[in-house]
Amino acid sequence: MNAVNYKSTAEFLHRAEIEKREVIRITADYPEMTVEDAYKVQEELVGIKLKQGHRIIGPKMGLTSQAKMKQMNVEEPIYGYIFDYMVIPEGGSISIQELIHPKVEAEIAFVLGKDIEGPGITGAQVLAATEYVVPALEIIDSRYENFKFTLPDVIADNASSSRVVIGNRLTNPAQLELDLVGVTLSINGEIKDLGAGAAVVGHPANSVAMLANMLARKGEKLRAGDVILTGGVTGAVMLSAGDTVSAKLDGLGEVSFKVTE
Ligand code: 0L1
Ligand code: MG
Repeated sequence: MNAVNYKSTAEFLHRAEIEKREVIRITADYPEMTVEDAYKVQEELVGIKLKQGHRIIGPKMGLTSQAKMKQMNVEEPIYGYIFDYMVIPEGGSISIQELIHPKVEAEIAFVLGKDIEGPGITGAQVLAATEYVVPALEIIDSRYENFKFTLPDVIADNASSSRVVIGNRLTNPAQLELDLVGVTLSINGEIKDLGAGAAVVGHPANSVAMLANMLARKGEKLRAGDVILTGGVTGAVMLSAGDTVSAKLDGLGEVSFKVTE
């Protein structure tokens, strides 16, 4: 990478989020930027948020569907981090003015009861270490113009993380087959997209296993209590002021929020 300053690049992306302003993608200036460089920028960005007093509630996986991986020409999903300031209570609201151009996707979140440390973690090990699963709506808000980016851009931008709504109903993952869970995403009562848990790298537990194995490359592990977004079961749908958004997940329950001006 052409002598990129990871820290100033992270500050640039952080300012874009704070100022609710879309910016030109960073690879326009640094076309040689690698995935490794991008994770270093992400690390700096995470460091800025931690220094400001925000707390990580857990890592998330992104680009977990075949469609998104094909679109980005990658064989492996990406990860980012969800912070406490991003959490909206179930049934609560987000203000469109606080964000740039938000989209929503329905997800299955895992809450771990035990630490998981890669490499070599499998989906079965993840299920054994999971305390419960819960429905979630992730609001993604790329800081880049028109939601257009390359893989390093989106990794550096904390995988477009912005807000998350976590449902109230907790389910033991042994009680159902998560790959077969049917999911609908509705806005103002109209179904906008649907899918099944298998859309997330075959099974949402596989997504957590991949995450544990990816984090192991930098000597990190998943921890008991982490809330982990496993990736979109549905596609991401653009939000507008006035929207009421809800997701129904068979056997897992519902989750919803409103969008205000
Ligand atoms: O959570 C996600 O899957 C988002 C990953 C980044 C791609 C995007 O912003 O669409
Ligand atoms: Mg997501």
